[in-house]
Amino acid sequence: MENLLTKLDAYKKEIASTPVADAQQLEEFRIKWLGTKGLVKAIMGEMKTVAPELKKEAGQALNEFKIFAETTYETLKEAAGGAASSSTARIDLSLPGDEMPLGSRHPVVLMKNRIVSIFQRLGFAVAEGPEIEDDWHNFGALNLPEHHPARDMQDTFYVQQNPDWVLRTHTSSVQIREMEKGKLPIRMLMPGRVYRNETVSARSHCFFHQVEGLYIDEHVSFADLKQTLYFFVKEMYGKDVKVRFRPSYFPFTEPSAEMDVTCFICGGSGCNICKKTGWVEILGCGMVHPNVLSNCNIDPGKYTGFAFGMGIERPAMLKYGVNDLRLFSENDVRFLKQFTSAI
Ligand code: 2U9
Repeated sequence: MENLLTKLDAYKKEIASTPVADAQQLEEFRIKWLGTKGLVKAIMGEMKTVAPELKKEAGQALNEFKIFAETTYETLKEAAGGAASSSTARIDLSLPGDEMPLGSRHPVVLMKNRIVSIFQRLGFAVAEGPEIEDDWHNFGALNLPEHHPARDMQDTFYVQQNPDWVLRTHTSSVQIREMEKGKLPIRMLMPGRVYRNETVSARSHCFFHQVEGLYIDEHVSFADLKQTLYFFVKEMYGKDVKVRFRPSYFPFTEPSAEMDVTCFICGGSGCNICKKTGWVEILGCGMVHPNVLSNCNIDPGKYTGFAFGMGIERPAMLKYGVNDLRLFSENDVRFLKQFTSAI
């Protein structure tokens, strides 16, 4: 018995002075003292050699020793950062996390958002529609006669399975759908992707993006059209730009016009962008043709409206200094990650 108590004392001293600095030493400690072949188990086995009258005292001493070994191990484990074994790496929660690469908005989307937000401030709502359209919504309702060149296979993508379906050539088809609903007045903006059967190059593409606008109510006049577009130009290109309208022709508007602004690159003195004219064309517009209103069951004797349309890629190219249209659709992250604006 004396022997046992002396041994327990020596073990306690050894346990208290064992240095544990890392997960490996902690594991060595556990195996030596608490493992299945460890010293705690071995000394507990000595119980059977103790005389019966001393068993109670010996049992208490052994139990106390076992608890001492176990609590010392737990304390050391906590100090070592919770590592349970040498195979479990210690986790340092104070280290910075992995970097999450942030995406960026596409330059066409940035430009679209700029345009849309200006018209939204004038009360224009945004509508979207299908990119595969039937002949009526893309051509017929818009007063594009049967043999108009725009309907030609050369200019339009027809869907092979159904000759009545086309990839929309403008977002005007969305406006027709809105007008057909018969809820007036209409003050809407239609941004979206459109398709034309053109050879892909730095300056032309088989798809691009546009924003169209439509305002229909009683007594809407060309003066309303002009004031709305003046506001847009001032917000978009600054208060110092000048504007001019040139007469034009579109089957879906009458009268029709194209709008130019003084070149925002050279300020009007003449450069490559404005081809030395000092003016840049930015959009087409006009009063909605009475036939288009009738096609959508809107009485042209009571209602009038104006419409306009503009491409998005060209102003985006000018603003961001992009010299090749194909860059917009190649998904090269080296190109895309350069656009970090918040809108
Ligand atoms: C309805 C009636 C009329 C939309 C209009 C234009 C003029 C125009 C072009 C600009 C550059 C297309 O992207 S582009 O190639 N668009 O010049 N668009 S008027 O007129 C409409 C639309 C809908 C019901």
